[in-house]
Amino acid sequence: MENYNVKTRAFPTIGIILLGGISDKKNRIPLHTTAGIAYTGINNDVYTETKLYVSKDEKCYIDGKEIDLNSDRSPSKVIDKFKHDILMRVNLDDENNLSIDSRNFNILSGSSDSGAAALGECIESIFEYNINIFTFENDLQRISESVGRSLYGGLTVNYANGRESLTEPLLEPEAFNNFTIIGAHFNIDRKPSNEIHENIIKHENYRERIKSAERKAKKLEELSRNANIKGIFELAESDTIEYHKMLHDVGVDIINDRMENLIEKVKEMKNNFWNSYIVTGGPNVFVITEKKDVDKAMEGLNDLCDDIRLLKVAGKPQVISKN
Ligand code: 3S4
Repeated sequence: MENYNVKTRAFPTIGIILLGGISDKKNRIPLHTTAGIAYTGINNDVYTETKLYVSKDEKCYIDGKEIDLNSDRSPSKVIDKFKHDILMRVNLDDENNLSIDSRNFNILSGSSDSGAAALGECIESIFEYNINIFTFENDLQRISESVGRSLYGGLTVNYANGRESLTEPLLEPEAFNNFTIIGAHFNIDRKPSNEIHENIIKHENYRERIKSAERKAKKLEELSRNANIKGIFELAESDTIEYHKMLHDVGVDIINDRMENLIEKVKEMKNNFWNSYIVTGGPNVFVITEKKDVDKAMEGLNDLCDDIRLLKVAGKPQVISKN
């Protein structure tokens, strides 16, 4: 059992009703209801892979770099809570420790959700899925506030009010089979999500934002019941516009001139075929089209960004190996 380890894969996320504002930096409970999808590459090549293993000392590596176990959002807070029970289940005593090695592959943004969910899957699989999923999601939110999106995959809604938060699945990934997400990436440093969370709450209309997010969540439930995928992405685009206008008003500009230029092209292409776009917290514009229109869209967007990837909606985390 000395070399006991479990390896999992989880998928990053894109907000559909975007998250801005959290309870505090420790618990990171969203202040309002949000929604999102998990995504991967069309060849399933976008994911986080995490190994949880028994070790002499506790260590945490993200993309090969050792991270401070006491830093904000450190996974060690979650591991410490379950350490005794995990070691007991693999017949080891508390002299041992647990470590993590987590690697991100081809992720544009949303890697903290997949990182937290991949660790969650390691722990859940050791507990043979006999874990209180309600409190467990809150444990994982200490690493990433929107982890629920990656925990369930597909389209999910997270009902939250700054004290309580719970994610519910709305649609499986298969519901999105006729659509492709084009991830247009720009080579600039992203703004830390804490900068978004700390500033958007200062907006004079933030209370209205909370109500508008709730109304959108109700609408999203209805659109999901009717499998109205275009309607879902149109709602997402209108939320992107509301969110980034508010962020701009409080001095946090995510959308720069080049991104704006690409968005103008997306709008122009609407005259020829249906599309929609989303911007989350990173330097990307996610453009959604029907599969039949992808080539036309790529032709229009290719030269307007630094990198472009074809993506699709992904499912929930998976166990890759257990030794
Ligand atoms: C800021 O958990 P990103 C945000 O709802 C996530 O997707 C917050 O985007 C907004 O940091 C969102 O994952 O890009």
